[in-house]
Amino acid sequence: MSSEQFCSRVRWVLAQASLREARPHPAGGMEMAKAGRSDTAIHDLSIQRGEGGELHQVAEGDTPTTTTAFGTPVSDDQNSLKIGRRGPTLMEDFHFRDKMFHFDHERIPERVVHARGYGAHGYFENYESLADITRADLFQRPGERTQLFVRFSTVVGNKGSFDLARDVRGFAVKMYTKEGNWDLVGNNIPVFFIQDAVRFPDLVHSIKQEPDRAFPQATAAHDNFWDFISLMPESMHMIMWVMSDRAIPRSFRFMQGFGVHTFRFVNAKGKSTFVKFHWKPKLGLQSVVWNEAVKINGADPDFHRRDLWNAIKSGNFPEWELHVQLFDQEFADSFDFDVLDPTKIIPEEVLPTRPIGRMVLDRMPDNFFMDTEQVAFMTQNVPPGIDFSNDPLLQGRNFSYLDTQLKRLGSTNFSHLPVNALKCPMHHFQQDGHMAFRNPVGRANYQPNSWGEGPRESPERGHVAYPEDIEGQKLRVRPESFADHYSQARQFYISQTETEQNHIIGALTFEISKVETPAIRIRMVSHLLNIDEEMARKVATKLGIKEMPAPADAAVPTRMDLQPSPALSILRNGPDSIQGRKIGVLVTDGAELTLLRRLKELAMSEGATVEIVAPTVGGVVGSDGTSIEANHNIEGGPSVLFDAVVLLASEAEAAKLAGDAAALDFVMDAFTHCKFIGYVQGAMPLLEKTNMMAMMDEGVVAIDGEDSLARFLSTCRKLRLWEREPKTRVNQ
Ligand code: HDD
Repeated sequence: MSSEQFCSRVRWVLAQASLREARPHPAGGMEMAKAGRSDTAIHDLSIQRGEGGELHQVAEGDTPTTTTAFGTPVSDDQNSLKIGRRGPTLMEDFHFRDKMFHFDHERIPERVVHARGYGAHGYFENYESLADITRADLFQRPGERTQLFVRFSTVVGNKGSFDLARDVRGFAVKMYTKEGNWDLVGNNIPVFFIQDAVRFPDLVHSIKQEPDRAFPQATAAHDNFWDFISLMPESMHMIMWVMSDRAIPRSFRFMQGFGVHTFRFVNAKGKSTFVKFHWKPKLGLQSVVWNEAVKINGADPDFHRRDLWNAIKSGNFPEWELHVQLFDQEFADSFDFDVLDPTKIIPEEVLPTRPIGRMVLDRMPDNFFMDTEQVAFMTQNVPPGIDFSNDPLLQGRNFSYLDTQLKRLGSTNFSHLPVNALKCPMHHFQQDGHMAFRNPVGRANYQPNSWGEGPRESPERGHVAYPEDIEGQKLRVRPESFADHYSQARQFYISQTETEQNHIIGALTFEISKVETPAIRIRMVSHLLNIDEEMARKVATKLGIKEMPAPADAAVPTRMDLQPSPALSILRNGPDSIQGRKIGVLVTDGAELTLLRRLKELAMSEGATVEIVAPTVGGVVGSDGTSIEANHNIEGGPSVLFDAVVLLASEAEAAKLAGDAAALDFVMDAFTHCKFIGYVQGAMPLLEKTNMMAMMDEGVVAIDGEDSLARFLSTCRKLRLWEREPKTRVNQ
């Protein structure tokens, strides 16, 4: 073969390999169609899209020719243009320059907070007309659907951090209503750290990595954060939530969302009703334990992303109900706390929530960057019928979100991007700017004009700010009604089960133990004393603080008479179902695979999934000679990835696994994380090697046939056997 022939052969092989990788699998396309992909979004990023933006199936023999960004067909995408075979690359190589230029500019600034996120498309469906309380168009007609996009996020970590950081989760929903986009930019926690937006930069600076050393990342467990918090009594209610298991959710699908602030609904007659928004997951609430979270972050940093992707791609569309708490000025005036204070809730027992519709997520973006990265949420986006309250945090947010999008997305025209674009008509005279995809047409680009062109405002149709009577001096003050910082923090704590209280104590101990400055540790304990004395003493003991400090000065003494609110506990609101959960089965050669197949059927009938963990990912051969492939090998599929586990081993293989650290961890972690464990007799050598035998309980279920399998699955509906926890946590 001549060298010319050799080079062209290499080129051909490389080109074929890259094309094979680029080609979408035909089944992938069908799967998207099934998952309800709509063609409303026009993403013209990819050569696999037709002119109208539709997905283009690339069949064998129908491979499109690579082009430059300017459409010139490319003859060779593997070699740059040189002088001779070994000479320098030519400036003339426009294809190289075009390709490299675009690559060099791929990154945009990450969000200053909530950088790591994951989004999905879906819809909101009304239960009934709310015309009597709001004129918001989306709430007028029962059964009507409004398209939406949701982005879940962690707050502190950078884009590449891990999913199970102890952190607040963002829960931002953009609804494409017929009268403009409505962005409900909430969190999975109904209160916030601070009462006034002017403190937000300080809060965020304190919690992010420390500026001199650039660590620790994606965690609040460091001096700067606890220094700030210990000087910020208004944070104490939020701290109780963030130290609870709410901050380590099992999945986005199992967490609540909250609009946090008090908003207003305004009806067609101009009557205003205060409203607080709550998203409640259909599959119930569930979190993991801290020891599990730490291990999940190593085993699968994308645990929450993968969970949402798998659920939606397999047609198990996650669902939340939208609830509202509605109240008038008279209720607001009679309530113990100020409804404008974002560090306070209105307990559901005091003011029940009312379900008004449901949200279903049924489509993953075709491209992460196009939608999830470029989506721009702004609290200022409200349609007519929804209005702001004077909550000083909300008022400040209304500036910050618009401002930040320009920095991140680089042009005032970010509203032209498909994920941000309206799905309703729009008319205005805004024009030009970087990257304008469209401009008003015609002669007039101002109003009023004599040409009879263009839109005019409409006092009837337009958004009208609620004409609240307000008078007063200009003051930089905090109202006295915002002064009670400890009573609701205590109410949250006493509303938890003992297990949950122990987790809060554990979390506080862990976080504050990472603080190197003893004075900050002690200052934190002085705040805890205002919340619950026993909790404060337990934390102090675990931190090795010898002498209890005096309680922190409080502007208002803690109200001890606030009743517990059971709605605040995760465990009291468990689902009693394994729907949406995952069972991991550790299988070996020689195991009874008929049991495994039956387990899969039964689990599926309850809406759960089963994944197989085996010594090799190639799978195992069962006692009946049939074989089955595995999803993970043991090292790659630790039990922290599952909600319950089953040990399906033959005795000979179990004896071998008893010498395998990963297999022993699989069992022991499941046990210490209070998970239900099913086992067949053959697995005994593995169990015996752990130190579980002395602690066996009703959560470890022997399986020897169909009946016991069904019994095991119904036990799993409790999700965890929390009664086991005190036995396994020596330090509790
Ligand atoms: Fe914020 C992002 C939620 C207070 C300023 N925030 C952001 C996101 C969520 C929240 C979910 C991510 C949106 C997305 O997925 O793109 N933020 C909240 C909640 C708050 C809150 C529930 C209190 C109730 N935020 C808050 C304050 C300020 C900001 C007080 C500033 C005055 N938030 C921002 C921001 C971000 C943001 C800097 C960063 C990226 C972005 O906006 O788009 O503007």
